[in-house]
Order: sequence, then C-alpha cells, then structure tokens
Amino acid sequence: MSADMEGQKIAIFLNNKKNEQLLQDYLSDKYEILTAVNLESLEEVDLIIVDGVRLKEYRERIEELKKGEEPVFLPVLLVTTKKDIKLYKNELFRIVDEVITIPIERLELLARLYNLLRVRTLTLILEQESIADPLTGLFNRRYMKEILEKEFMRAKRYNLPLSLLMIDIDFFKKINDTYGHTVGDQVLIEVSRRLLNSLRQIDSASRWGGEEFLVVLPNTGRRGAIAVGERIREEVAKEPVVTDKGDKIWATVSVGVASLEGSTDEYESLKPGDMIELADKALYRAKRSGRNRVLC
Ligand code: GH3
Ligand code: MG
Ligand code: MG
Ligand code: MG
Repeated sequence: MSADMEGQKIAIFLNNKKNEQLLQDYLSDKYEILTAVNLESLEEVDLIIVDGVRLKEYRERIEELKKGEEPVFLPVLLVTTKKDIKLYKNELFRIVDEVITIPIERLELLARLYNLLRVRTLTLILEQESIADPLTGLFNRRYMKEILEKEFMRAKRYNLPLSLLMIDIDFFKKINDTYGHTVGDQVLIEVSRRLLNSLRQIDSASRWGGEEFLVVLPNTGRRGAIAVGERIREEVAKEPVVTDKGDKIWATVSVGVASLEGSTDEYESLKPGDMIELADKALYRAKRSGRNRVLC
C-alpha cells in the first residue's frame, strides 16, 4: 500500500465514449488511467469516475467497492450536466462524493481529483498507522487480536485447523546491554524480516510485545506449525545480524506452538485467549529447556 500521491490509479467508466476519451487526454500524464474496465473484477483503484448511465447500471457494485475499502475512502466522481445533477440527489453523499459538469473544464477537474485523492491518501496513512508496529512494520498487538478473533471464528465454523506461534528473542537484554538500544532495534527489525520471509501469504505476524512476536497460521495443524516454527528458528540462527556499523550479532529465538486440529470439541471449549496462553506456556518450556528451540 502506497501513501504517496504518485501513480495513483483512476478508473474511468463512462457511457459517452467522447467524454471518456477527453478525460483520458486530460489525465493520463498525471495518473494511471484504466478505461474499458470491468467493474465486476475491478480491484486496486484509487478513484472511480462515472457518468449517470454507468452509475445507475452499477450502483450496487460501486457501493460494494466503497464498503470493501472502509475505513479507507474510495472516492467516486460523477460526470453529468448542470441540469441533471438533481437526478442524482439520492446517490450524492452516499456513493457519489463529487460532481463535475459537462462541458468539463480541465483545471476544475484536476483540482477536484487532487482533493479527493488527498483525502484517500490520508485515510490510507491513518489505516496503516493504526494496524502496524512502527519499528518493524509487522502488525501491532491491537490489530493482531482482531485477526486472531476472525481466524478463530472461521476455523471454528468450518472445522479447520489453526495454529499460533509465540516467538521470543533469547537473551535480548544482553544484546541491548552489550551493544546499546539502537543496535537492539536493528536486531528486532532484521528478526522481523526473517520471520516474514518464512511465512505464507495467508499467515499474519505481529509484534506482540518488546521482543516477542505472535504469528497466526490459518489452516495449519500442529505438524505444520512446528515446521514453520523450525524454519523461523533456523532463519534467525543461521547467520548473524549485521548492523549498520558492521557489527555481527548472533541471535536466536525460542518458539511456543499452540494448535487446534479442527475438531468441534476443541473449538467449543476454547477461546482465542486460551490459545495465546497455550503458546505462552510452550514458549516458557522452550526457554526452560535451553532456548533456541520450538516446543508445543
Ligand atoms: P529470555 O531469553 O528469557 O527471553 O531473555 P531476555 O533477555 O530476552 O528477556 P527479558 O524479557 O528479560 O528482556 C527483554 C528485553 O527487551 C528487555 C527490554 O529492555 C528489551 N526491549 C523491549 N522492547 C525493546 C525495543 O523496542 N528495543 C530494544 N532495543 N529493546 C527492547
Ligand atoms: Mg523474557
Ligand atoms: Mg527474550
Ligand atoms: Mg520477552
């Protein structure tokens, strides 16, 4: 997700081909323009321009696209004539965010788009900041709780396996004490990177606390989760973290695994919080039995 305003994508969706071409001419040096788009399969667009015919035809789909992006703002600009604006009073403020009238004045159009896209960018930044940990870029604890809740409900509904990994850097205090907090931070960033590289697209990783990470592995039972935990452990242990000053710092992690295999009974008797507790206990045992290991 990019919060900068370069290369934003605008879908132009007009019944009137002459106006569509005109808009494309006005905008294509500033924005990436999609025309002849299929609204049904449209995704990843920053703004939609429609005329009245297309709006009536696709209002449900446009509404759905806007809802799907929430809390991010997906702006919709309506192209119409001055006398027809009132025909769309039901759509205004609900689906349509702004209006430009025909004949289209280029600068007026650019000014409207600029402001709509500015609001979109701000909502993207706000959303990003509300879900991410600023140091590592992983999800933050608050958002991870939401993810776990959702994945737990889904696993329960479809009797799917689900696993958690609680990961803690070993003797991290010693790294801080020896090299300083700034180097400690670099180790946290690099461990996060190796952690992410060890996961699939559908997995989610968060910074749960200071030097502790919680990972949710959907559709994964105990065997799979142990394998992922091992991969992460190896990725961290196999080579030192090289700091910007060139120091080489060896780090290891301990991993606690909690898994549900997908039977109804387990899901009836457990809550997401209980799974976290199980992973925490397994992590504690991994620490007690020597660190740099994965236990369940
Ligand atoms: P163990 O193997 O038992 O986990 O030992 P440990 O030293 O890693 O455990 P402990 O919980 O005693 O120490 C964690 C340290 O992590 C203490 C805290 O100062 C440090 N820490 C927490 N957050 C940050 C951070 O954002 N940056 C840095 N550099 N250090 C942090
Ligand atoms: Mg500790
Ligand atoms: Mg630790
Ligand atoms: Mg800790």
